Amino acid sequence: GTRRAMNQSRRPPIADSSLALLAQGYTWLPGRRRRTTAPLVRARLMGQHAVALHGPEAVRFFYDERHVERRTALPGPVLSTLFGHGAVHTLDGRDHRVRKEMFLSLLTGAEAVAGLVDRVSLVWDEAAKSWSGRRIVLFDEASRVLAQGVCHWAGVPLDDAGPVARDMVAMVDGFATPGPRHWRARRARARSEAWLGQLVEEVRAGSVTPPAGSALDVVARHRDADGRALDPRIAAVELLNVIRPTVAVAWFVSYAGHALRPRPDVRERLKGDDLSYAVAFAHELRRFYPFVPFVGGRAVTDLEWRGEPIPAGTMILLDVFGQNHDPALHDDPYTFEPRRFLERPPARDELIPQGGGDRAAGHRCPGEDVTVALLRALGPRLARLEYDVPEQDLRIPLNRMPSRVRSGFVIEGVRAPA
Ligand code: MYR
Repeated sequence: GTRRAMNQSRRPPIADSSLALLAQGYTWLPGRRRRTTAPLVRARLMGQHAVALHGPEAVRFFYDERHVERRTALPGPVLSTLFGHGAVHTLDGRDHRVRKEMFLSLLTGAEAVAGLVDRVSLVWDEAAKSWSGRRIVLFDEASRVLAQGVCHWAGVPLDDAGPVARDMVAMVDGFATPGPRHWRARRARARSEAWLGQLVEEVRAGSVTPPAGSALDVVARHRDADGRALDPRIAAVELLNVIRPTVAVAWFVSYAGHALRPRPDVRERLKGDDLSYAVAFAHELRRFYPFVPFVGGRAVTDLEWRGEPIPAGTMILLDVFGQNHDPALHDDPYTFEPRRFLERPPARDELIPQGGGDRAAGHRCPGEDVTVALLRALGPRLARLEYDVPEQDLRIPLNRMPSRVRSGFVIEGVRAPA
């Protein structure tokens, strides 16, 4: 409101960068950073003054609630597609902590992680038998496996994982671009919220009884900081915030196919039982390949970063892709090399593909352990699968957000291990 309008008039005019962001995608912020000597990048995005920061110290600055809030930060089009209106991503302070606790209780801890990963692994092993001798698109198959696994684990009844997988993928795929992908994402969200909102009402009415402690059960019974149960639509939004990101691990599974193709050495090592190598492989996938370009919030008050003023209301972006490819943090950042994380496990605020800071106190992804564990389970499974990689478009365009292997990674002549 006024705060924003005021500081806009105080700022020097900077050409709006929304189009540059669309055209340059992941390389926009890192490119801007290389061309400036200032400790931050200044830009205008969607008509608003924005600054972009990166580096471990910036991560700590950004995830300090006294500095950055989320309440008004996420653009409407991103909420209408990716996260959902009223989602945990849009809360601050106590409201946020109480809602976030629900996600942490579901998604963290050895038991929770193993429950989800074992379920997905079973579905993968079944599906892999059906791939035998066929030509498949790894991205599509992985998204179905993940959708079926996570819904079963969450207590969400499902006849056919296909349409759910497609809707979850559409919501992620369409959040950052105008045009048909965006409208597909909005329709996918509307359909999914209606489906799960109805299901939550059935649970509350007693006509559906999910397993105790399942995500469906927990979300249906959750009480917010104000002591009230979630509106069924918000409950649907938060169930989707468990299901959709789990399905989105399909991006990394197809990236794993892409990574293994030119690297028989990595494949050989991944086939074995070396769990720490599989974890290092998971970290390197998350570091190397483009997924989250940056995350954003808004300055709560007048701030200063390394002598540069950041007026209250400024959009503050944390350059995730840039930080994950910063040669000051990762040697030879454009080489895919899982070994780097064997020698030195990632520091909390250095490797930030799913956000930084403390996940209980802040907005770091509560599903990060699940993601690493899923990739630790599926990476070796993919490595043990024998297949041919036909001629196809394996490019990963950095000007597409989110990017993906263009072909989805097609494999043929699949031979599942005995
Ligand atoms: C998910 O489905 O939640 C996982 C995919 C997350 C992609 C996250 C992209 C973050 C974009 C934030 C935009 C901030 C704009 C100010």
